[in-house]
Amino acid sequence: AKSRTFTSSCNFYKMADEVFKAQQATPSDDTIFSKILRKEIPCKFIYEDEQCVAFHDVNPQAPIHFLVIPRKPIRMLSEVDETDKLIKNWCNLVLNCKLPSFQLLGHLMLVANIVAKDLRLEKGYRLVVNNGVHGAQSVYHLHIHILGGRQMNWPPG
Ligand code: TR5
Repeated sequence: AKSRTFTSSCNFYKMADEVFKAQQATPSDDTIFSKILRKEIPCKFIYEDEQCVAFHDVNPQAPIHFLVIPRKPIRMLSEVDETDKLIKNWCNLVLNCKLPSFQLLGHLMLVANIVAKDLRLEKGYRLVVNNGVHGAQSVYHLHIHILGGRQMNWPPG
């Protein structure tokens, strides 16, 4: 019981730390993930294509925890709308991102599934998208968390 209390208080501090980081984060157009995409910060991609890349989270919350991020610098899920359904915006042209954002979202989920299969998460996994302060988002470049390799709990905190 003692070690359980210790573990859960560690988890509490870890969780509080993540929430603290999220509360301090300000939406920005140049994030750590943009630097990773520009290869200014070394990062081993476990998957990449024209639209997105995937890499392991530096601070894993499960035995397997990776992120799928679009190359297109979308700050957060709630900023995706249907406007670029009609027009290819400058970013699509410059970055050679051929998919409009609403299709890109579907692509990111399919890639999450492909990588999860490669990493043998056949027993299941969880996708998480943190959005904004209450969603505990700390990096303002859209990303999907994929967590697996252990039993997930519900409800989330
Ligand atoms: O809180 P949200 O949903 O915004 O998630 C951001 C995630 O990015 C967290 O799980 C961090 O652990 C993760 N992160 C932060 C950095 C980083 C990273 N994952 C891989 N590589 C990273 N580098 C090199 N630098 C980071 N600051």
